[in-house]
Amino acid sequence: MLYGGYLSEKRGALLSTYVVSDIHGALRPFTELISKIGFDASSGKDELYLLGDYADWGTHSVETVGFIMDLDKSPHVHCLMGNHDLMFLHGIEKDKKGICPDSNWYVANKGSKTWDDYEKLSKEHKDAIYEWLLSLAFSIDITVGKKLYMAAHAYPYFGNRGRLGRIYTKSEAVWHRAGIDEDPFRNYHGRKRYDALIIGHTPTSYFRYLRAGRVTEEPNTVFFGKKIIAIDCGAKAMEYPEFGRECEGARLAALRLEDEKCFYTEYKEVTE
Ligand SMILES: [Mn+2]
Repeated sequence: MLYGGYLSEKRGALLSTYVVSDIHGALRPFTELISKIGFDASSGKDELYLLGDYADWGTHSVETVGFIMDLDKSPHVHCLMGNHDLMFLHGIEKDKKGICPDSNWYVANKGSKTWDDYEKLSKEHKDAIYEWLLSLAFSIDITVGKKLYMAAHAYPYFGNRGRLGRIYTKSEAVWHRAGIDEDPFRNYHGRKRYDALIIGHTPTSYFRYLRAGRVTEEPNTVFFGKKIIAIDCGAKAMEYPEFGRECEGARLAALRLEDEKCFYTEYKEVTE
């Protein structure tokens, strides 16, 4: 970085492609990240891919979902489904039938705050969230230069295509915990040649621990495996000091695919 500051990070007229995942209600770190990378949906110069898990854990979950729904109106923003978004969607569907949301989501996956805030919304706003959640794709191909990536929350998804549709299911696409050096495309025998799968879902501290064989003290960083690029830097734990190192190392990351440069923001407590 030659001159310091964010402006020098802009790459002039070059197109930049950013991926971010697992925001989990960390609205302020997310808006800070957006300004740090200088992403402007209206400029048409950059593309932003969000790999799911917008809500739960963080205090500002429903606001985060609203903010991202607005962003997603741009053709340059691409939002995918995460397991938490699927749990939210199922919670809404159960509620429509008069059944309580699943306790696995509500309690174990910290969806209770999301649900409490969702319940306070107008019917119009609730319907808009429901429609948006339904619209989320489970994977997307991204071409950058000569490289072809697939982005998904957790594991590849090829649509409902015969044998592939039975191996690579929607459930695996949002829940599967990929192995550190796994080739997630080994059961895919189609014509495309993927260079890597970009995922969120599993905080990168886990991959780093597996590789190093010990817990490291540094903040979380984007993890580059053989065929996997993991970008969830554990933002979900930002507001949970009781989680110790998981909280201390928690960051929100944006990866720019053109040069594999990573950008990070952290949680700062704000007194109002
Ligand atoms: Mn997840």
